[in-house]
Amino acid sequence: MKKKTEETIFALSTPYGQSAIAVVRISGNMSKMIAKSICQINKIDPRKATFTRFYDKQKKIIDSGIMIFFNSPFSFTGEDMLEFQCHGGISIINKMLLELSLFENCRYANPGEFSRRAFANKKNDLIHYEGLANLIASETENQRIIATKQSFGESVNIYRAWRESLLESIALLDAAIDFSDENETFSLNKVEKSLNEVVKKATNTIKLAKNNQEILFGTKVLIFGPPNSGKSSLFNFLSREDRAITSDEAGTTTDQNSNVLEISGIRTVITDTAGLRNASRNVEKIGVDKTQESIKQRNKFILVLSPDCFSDENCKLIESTLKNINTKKTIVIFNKNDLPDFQAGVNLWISKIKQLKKLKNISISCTSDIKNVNILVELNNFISKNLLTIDTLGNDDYFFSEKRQIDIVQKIIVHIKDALMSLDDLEISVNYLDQAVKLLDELFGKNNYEDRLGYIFDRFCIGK
Ligand SMILES: Nc1nc2c(ncn2[C@@H]2O[C@H](COP(=O)(O)OP(=O)(O)OP(=O)(O)O)[C@@H](O)[C@H]2O)c(=O)[nH]1
Ligand SMILES: [Mg+2]
Repeated sequence: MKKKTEETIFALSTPYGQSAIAVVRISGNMSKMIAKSICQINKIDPRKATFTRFYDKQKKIIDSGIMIFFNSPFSFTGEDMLEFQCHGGISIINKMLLELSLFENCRYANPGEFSRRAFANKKNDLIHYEGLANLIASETENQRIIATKQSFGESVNIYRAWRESLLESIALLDAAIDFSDENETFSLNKVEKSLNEVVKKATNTIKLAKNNQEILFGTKVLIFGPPNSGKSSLFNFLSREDRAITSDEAGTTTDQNSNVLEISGIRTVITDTAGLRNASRNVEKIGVDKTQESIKQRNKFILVLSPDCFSDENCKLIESTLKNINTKKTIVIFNKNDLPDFQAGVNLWISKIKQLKKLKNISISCTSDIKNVNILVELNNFISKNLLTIDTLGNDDYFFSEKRQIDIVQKIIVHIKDALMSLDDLEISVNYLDQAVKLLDELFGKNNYEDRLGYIFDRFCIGK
């Protein structure tokens, strides 16, 4: 039986649907033969675009377009590769894919299989391909920047530098073990210093990586406040559509509503909640419990207050909630600034709840300003500046963002710290450092097992 990797794979690399051009990619050692057969030509010039006709097995014309053959190893996967650019009609795409499936040992590619083969052929390290998947999936500008740095950045330099430090420390400790009989006093200072330096850098990388995760996967923001303050109206205003029901009946929202928005380039998952109060209706009570639960889990908040919902009871509830959350990541929106006694109402809130003075706030009207794009932009800027700021974009040191990567770096830190703690028994210390090096290699895909690779590449799209 032939080995799996010897199979030639093909996939539609552009979206399935009507478009001007569709690109079909083929990778594997059948590529050249397929090019000759489908294009009915004998001589194939590698890496040159050739305008040609495409034929089926009965030599009937399917379409015309561009064919490019990439000879191994000068291709994305490192194997022989072929690219057909045909017209983007669904029947043409179907016919091209059907014709390819008729070749022996040629099959439709699995998600991420092209990248996986490229990785297997050592075209690049694992971090590069993870970045590439994020790049393709990126929707906002900040996501694109992060993914580009992850994919094309200097992460490999981090790898080399950390690896070198660890190996040097291992070598020094090995020498100390070997020469321990000779009564020479061996200074551990150098080893300690260099290991602490790696721990410091790795810890910083994790901090930055967590921010990157927020950029890539979205920052979660919870809207909360007393009933009727206009939380759902704000949610609709930010969403630019009437998604949540609003009404002057207190306790309108019971179930939570979430929407993914781009606020000043940051992917933000915003959630509207049931207003906080001692609800009597059962459904509303469940809704309020849910709000309380979410407040415990989240760490970024928009508190919506309005003058007409001021009451001693509401004050107490908001005050106690503010005591239990991270107020550094809480902003206040004083809503309904169209009401005549607005400012007096705001002053009342601020005089009763001391914490409010410390929080950044903005005044708006979710009903009068609903069509005012300038106010929406101002509101978005306020939210992004005071709640979403993620200070990493100018920083060139960060490159990790995947959970897999963060988990491994965290383990590396633990092993190095263990090594530092065990310096009174050098062999144990070396053992920990060996494990740290192994993990570092795993991070860059140097010793990944097949099943783990499957897990990583499976989330790529087909044709990549
Ligand atoms: N005058 C005025 N009324 C507003 C404004 N924003 C919302 N409202 C009204 O206030 C009432 C309550 O608004 P909602 O958005 O349903 O309030 P909520 O905080 O989601 O209320 P619950 O879901 O019950 O907790 C509705 O009648 C809205 O039309 C505003 O800026 N000005
Ligand atoms: Mg509501």
